[in-house]
Amino acid sequence: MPMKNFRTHYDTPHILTVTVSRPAALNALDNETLDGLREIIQEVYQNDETRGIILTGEGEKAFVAGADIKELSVLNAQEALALVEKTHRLFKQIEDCPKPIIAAVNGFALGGGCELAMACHMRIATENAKFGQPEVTLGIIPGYGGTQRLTQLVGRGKALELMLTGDMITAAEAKTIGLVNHVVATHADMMTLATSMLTRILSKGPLAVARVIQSVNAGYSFEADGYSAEARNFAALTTTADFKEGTTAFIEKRKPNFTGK
Ligand code: CO8
Repeated sequence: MPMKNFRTHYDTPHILTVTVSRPAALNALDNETLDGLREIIQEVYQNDETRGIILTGEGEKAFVAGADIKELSVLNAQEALALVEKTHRLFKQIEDCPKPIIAAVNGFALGGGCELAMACHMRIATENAKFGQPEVTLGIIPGYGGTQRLTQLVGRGKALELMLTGDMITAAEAKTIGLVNHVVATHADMMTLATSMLTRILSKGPLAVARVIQSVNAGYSFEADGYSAEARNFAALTTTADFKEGTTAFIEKRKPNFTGK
C-alpha cells in the first residue's frame, strides 16, 4: 500500500513494518501523515495477511518528534478541538487493534510521538532514543492522549514530573519507569527483537491474543472523561498569547517569554 510519508513492507511473513517517513521534519505528524496512518490502520484491521505490526520512524534520529508545530501554530480553538478528537479516535483504534502493535523507537519520541508510541501495545527502544512530553514549553499540553496514557504507564507522580517540566529522558530512564519494555543497542537489534516478540505472540491463539488486548483496555475505559478534559483544555490553550509565543519561539529557534495570558 504505497502512501506519502510512509513506507510499509513485510520482512517476515504476516509482520508488517510501518515506517513514518518525513525525515526533514523529524517525522512530525502533520494532518496528511495522520490521515495516512488512519488508512494504514484501517487496512491492518481488514487485511488477513497482516497479523502483527512494527511501527517505527525513518532514520536513526527520530521516531516521531511530535505534532507538526508549524501546522499547529496557526490552529484556532475549534480546529484544535476537532484535530485532537479525531486523533484520539485514531490512537484508540491503534490501542484497540486486535493484532499486536510494537512501537520500535529509534530516536526522539516527543509530544505526539511519545503519545503514538504509548498507544501501541509495547515499546522497544534503541539506546539513543529520547522520550518526553515537551508541550508546556510551547504553552500547550499533550493532546493525543498523553495525559492519560503516560499516567497509566508510569504512575501519576512521574507522569506529572515529565509533563510539567517538559524534560526529555533517555531510553534507559524510560525503561526504569516502565515507559518502554526493552532497550537494545542498535537499530538492527531493535527490529530483530520486535520481530521475535511478534513471532512468539503470533504462535499463540489469535483469538486469545485479541481478547487479552480487549480485556486489558476495558479496564481503562473509565478514563474516557480524562480524554475529553485533555481535548477541551488543549483547545482552550490555543486561544492564549502563551500558545502563540511558545510555538512562534520554536519556529524562530529562540526561548519563549511566557506572560500567563
Ligand atoms: N514539528 C515540525 N517540525 C519539526 C518538529 C515538529 N514537532 N520537530 C523538529 N522539526 C523540524 C525542525 O523545525 C527542523 O526543521 P528546519 O531544518 O526546517 O529548521 C528539523 O525538523 C530538524 O530539527 P532541529 O533542527 O530542531 O533538530 P535538533 O537536532 O536541533 O533538535 C529536537 C531535535 C530536540 C527534537 C527539536 O527538533 C525539537 O525540540 N523538536 C520539537 C519537539 C516538540 O516540541 N514536540 C512536541 C510538539 S507539540 C505536540 O506534539 C502536541 C501533540 C498534540 C497536538 C494536538 C493538535 C491539535
